[in-house]
Amino acid sequence: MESNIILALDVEDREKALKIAGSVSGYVAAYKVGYPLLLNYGVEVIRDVANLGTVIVDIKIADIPDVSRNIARILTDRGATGVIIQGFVGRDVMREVRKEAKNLYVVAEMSHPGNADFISESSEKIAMMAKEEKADGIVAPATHPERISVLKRISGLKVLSPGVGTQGGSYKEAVERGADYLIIGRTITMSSDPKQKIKELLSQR
Ligand code: BMP
Repeated sequence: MESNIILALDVEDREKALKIAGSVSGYVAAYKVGYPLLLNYGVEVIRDVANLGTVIVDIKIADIPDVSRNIARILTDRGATGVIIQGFVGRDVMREVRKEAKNLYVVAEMSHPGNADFISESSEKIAMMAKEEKADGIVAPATHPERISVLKRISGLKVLSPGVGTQGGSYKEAVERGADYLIIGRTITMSSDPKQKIKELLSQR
């Protein structure tokens, strides 16, 4: 059965990141590359990871439409298959990034407690807008699994869900609530045997 795990490669050392990524090749649906690797090594690091599998770049783009579109183009040119943007910046940003990203993923609601300060009150509107702007998926939290089903129903889109493991969310519950993919980082990258850890997670479904 295909893996539904997206490995968050929040590892600051390139060799370590590539070693982990290589060791779980075939056991993950995609690799998520974010600020830790990009800031240390530049955008070319995307290509290094893309040589091993599908890459989703997560810098949660949140700029004006024109700048956001150009950022998405740069990431796509370097091998990103998916790009994650913040939903709260609005429809025009979604629309412009859509033009350059092969797959567009929109953060509707976040997994950390501060989500409640600003984002949660807009998350359902963001989910609806992501659908209207033909995003490929939304990001919704495994730390509040009930929100996965609500936001999935509203958007009708694939749900990528972070927060399993280290942040307290349950893999099984997130899947039961409709998460299509689980974005998981430290639980796997800090494990002594990343591949075994993934097998354990996948056996819960
Ligand atoms: P970890 O499994 O180590 O907690 O990592 C979760 C990953 O998901 C991180 O890369 C983080 O940037 C991302 N993420 C998150 O944790 N919560 C969100 O709401 C959105 C995210 O992209």
